[in-house]
Amino acid sequence: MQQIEELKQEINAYEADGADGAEAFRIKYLGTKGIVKNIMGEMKNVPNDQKKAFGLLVNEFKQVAETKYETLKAAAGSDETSASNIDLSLPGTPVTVGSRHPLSLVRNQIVTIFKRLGFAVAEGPEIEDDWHNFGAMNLPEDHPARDMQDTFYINQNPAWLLRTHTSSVQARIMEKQKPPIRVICPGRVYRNETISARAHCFFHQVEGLYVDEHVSFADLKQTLYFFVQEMFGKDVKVRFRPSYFPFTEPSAEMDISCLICGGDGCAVCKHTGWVEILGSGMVHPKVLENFGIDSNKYTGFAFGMGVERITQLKYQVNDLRLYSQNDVRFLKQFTGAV
Ligand code: 2U9
Repeated sequence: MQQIEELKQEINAYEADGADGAEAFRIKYLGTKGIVKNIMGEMKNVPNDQKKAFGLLVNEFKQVAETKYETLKAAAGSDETSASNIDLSLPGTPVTVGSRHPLSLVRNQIVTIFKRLGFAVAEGPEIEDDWHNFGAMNLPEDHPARDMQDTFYINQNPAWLLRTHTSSVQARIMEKQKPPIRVICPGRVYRNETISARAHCFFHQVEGLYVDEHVSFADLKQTLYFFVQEMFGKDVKVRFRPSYFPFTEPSAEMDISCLICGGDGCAVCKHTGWVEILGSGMVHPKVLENFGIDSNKYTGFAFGMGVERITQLKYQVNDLRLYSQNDVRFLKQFTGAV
């Protein structure tokens, strides 16, 4: 008992330096081979009539040691990073900053431009039925795009397929909504293609649709002209070439003057001075009628563009596979772009 009293005083007077000192105290007094355990082991040598008093004393002693240890630990800081042992002059640990995917960047730019013109943004399912993807779009039963060679059908239920364009989203809008309709539909589409630098089994589109009274081909031209000027700069020139799509009549493809050579002719524009960027046209009356929209009262224009194509022109990406290989050497070139 005398010894315990002395040890208590020793503990009260104990001074420790930092976390190491606190740990040394713990080992000395509270460790498995420490003084507290040692004294507890003495219980067997204590006469029976004094065991109770001895027990109380030992417990109190243990508490004194534990309290002291907590105090020493708190004073040292709870772990290794106490303010005293951080060297504030060292450079910080670098945090690798991610970047937006180039396709997301360009899709956002396209969407922002059309939103300013009053277009709403809509999304829809990637697994579609034949009607929304083909039938409603005026693609006949025997159209080659419906072929297994061109379209991915779902094995378990061939009535379902992976959408080949985002027109199916506009179809779903027209089902629910009366004109005026002014919407753009960004999204991923799938085609059964052999993967190469110039083709992939999936890519991304932004399609647009504007249906109202008195919508004309002039509206189409001005809208798309405004879009390319915002996207590529005021100096860009455009030209429309007649084309054919089952869902538009008349149809036109739009070219812009080559951004690389300014129209003089280079490898990118195959020495024509022009590069194709999108397809467009006046919505086919049959497509409007498919949704109960009176084609005598309403007209509309539609367009579609590949986001990969626009990104290729904007950032000179020359291999489609780069977009989905997740190679950080490619992706980190877009750090900081917004
Ligand atoms: C509705 C009616 C008509 C959307 C259109 C195009 C022309 C077109 C291609 C561009 C490159 C697809 O990504 S691409 O391969 N698209 O040329 N798309 S008009 O026409 C519609 C859409 C919806 C209801």
